[in-house]
Amino acid sequence: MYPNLLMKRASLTPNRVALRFNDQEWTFAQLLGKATKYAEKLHTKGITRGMRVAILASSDVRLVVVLHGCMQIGCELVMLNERLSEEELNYQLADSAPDLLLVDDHAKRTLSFANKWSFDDVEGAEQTAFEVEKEWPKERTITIMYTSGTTGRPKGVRQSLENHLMNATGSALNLGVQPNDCWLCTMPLFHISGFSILMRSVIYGMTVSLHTKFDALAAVEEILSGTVTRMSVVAVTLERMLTVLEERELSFPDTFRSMLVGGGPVPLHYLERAIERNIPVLQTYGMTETASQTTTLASEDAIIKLGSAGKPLFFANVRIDGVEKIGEICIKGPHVTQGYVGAAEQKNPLVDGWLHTGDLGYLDEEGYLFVVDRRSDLIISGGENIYPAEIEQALAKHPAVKEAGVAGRQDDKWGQVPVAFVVLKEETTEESLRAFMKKQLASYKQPVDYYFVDQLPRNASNKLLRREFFNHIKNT
Ligand code: S0N
Ligand code: AMP
Ligand code: MG
Ligand code: MG
Ligand code: MG
Repeated sequence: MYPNLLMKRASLTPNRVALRFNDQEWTFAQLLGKATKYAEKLHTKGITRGMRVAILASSDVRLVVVLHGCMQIGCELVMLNERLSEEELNYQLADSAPDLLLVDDHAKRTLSFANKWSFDDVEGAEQTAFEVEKEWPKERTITIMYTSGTTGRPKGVRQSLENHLMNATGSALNLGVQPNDCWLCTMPLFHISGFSILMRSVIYGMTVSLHTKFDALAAVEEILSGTVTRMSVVAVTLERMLTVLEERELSFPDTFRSMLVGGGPVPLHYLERAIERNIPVLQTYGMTETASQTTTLASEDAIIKLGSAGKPLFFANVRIDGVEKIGEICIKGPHVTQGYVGAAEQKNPLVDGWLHTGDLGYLDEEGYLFVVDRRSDLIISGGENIYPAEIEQALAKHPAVKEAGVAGRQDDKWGQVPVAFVVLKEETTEESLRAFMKKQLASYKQPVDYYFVDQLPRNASNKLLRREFFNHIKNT
């Protein structure tokens, strides 16, 4: 058993600031008060321990209260990605089968679900006190997050209390924790990159400065003002902040202590530009299945090991599978998921105790990890995962499409973007395909270009050779 995180934190440092949002602040005691009140309202409406609650909302103070409120009851949180299409959200709702869907009050939430309440619906309820657990079982599922699967349908990954706790602790043993620490959170809370910041906050007693969406200028100004010490970014958001600093010929103050960069490949020249602006960039390698970081560079290695994603954190193990220097990155440790929900529930994520990531990398002679290629055909655009099979299956539903293949193309703005190669069985237009796809998939998954081809390159066993697509176009 481990302590009820927020309750324990509020007893240790009640008056420390837990959350800053739009120039307002809440202490840990205040956050616990709000979360408990929300939990008591949910309780009145019949929500009890072990129920599964899906959440679709933008990052703001209300969402933080709702998340902690649900955790106070002992609910499992299904974190829905706001950018997804209704069709994609419906799949995740059907797959995770939550007892309740909670949405913030945005007009755009047209999603239909049997048991759907807005945050306001709950606010309006009476409060009923119930016995809050002082301790939580370590294997309790705290969150469920969907991430791309090779089959074309995303899988709901369970992140347990122990996963979150050990991950946050491993990170603290690398970065250190200081009483004045404040983590700037512009990453979505529905991704582990953002949610893990909330977990670190209650575990360390650290302030989170929360932004609803990433705005490079606002983030830079806040860091320049000296009020935040840490931040997490992906390559795209790092680059946007670098551009702001370079245009103004500014550097970060020494009050800012670390910038974690990950979620996808990080170009070396971004890291070099960051060092020029006094940004202590630490590349990290993490994923949904490991409740965020597995390896992270240490501050003292930031410059000498630039380009590496660092060493495995205190509780984490990394092994490279295969006989060559470069092989599949495999991970073991208490931060690794125990499994999935829904269709993938019976699948064991581990092979002989190790999570096989599909990512390729190597460990240098000193044990530092270098990530060289992502898992199989995964496309990462601005830190969002896109699995080609998902787009291919959506395209194949169009009446004029015989078959389709999708591959990633390097892109200056997003890192990579998806491009579609389509074999038709009857005539149609690119416009028709685009309109059809808009209904099915999130806008970041829309192919930027469509190529009509006579056939798709395949190997002898008929497997699509996605990495050959662009050569195939050149040669025809
Ligand atoms: C990069 C972001 C901020 C871009 O969003 P922005 O600029 O706010 O766009 P919008 O104004 O919302 O939309 C404008 C148009 O742009 C399209 N669009 C938005 N995002 C993308 C995208 N990623 N790719 C392509 N297009 C995009 C919109 O669709 C819209 O188009 P139209 O007008 O056509 O609708 C945003 O994408 C963002 O926040 N990205 C980061 C997401 C993220 O957090 N990824 C990490 C996931 N991985 C993990 O969680 C594991 C790793 C991890 O935990 C970690 C990662 C980094 C650092 C630390 C850690 C850690 O371990 O702690
Ligand atoms: P997600 O499932 O969305 O958390 O994405 C995790 C994936 O992002 C990993 O499996 C890698 O493919 C990729 N990734 C994360 N960190 C890095 C990194 N430092 N360098 C390259 N790829 C990364
Ligand atoms: Mg994933
Ligand atoms: Mg924008
Ligand atoms: Mg990702």
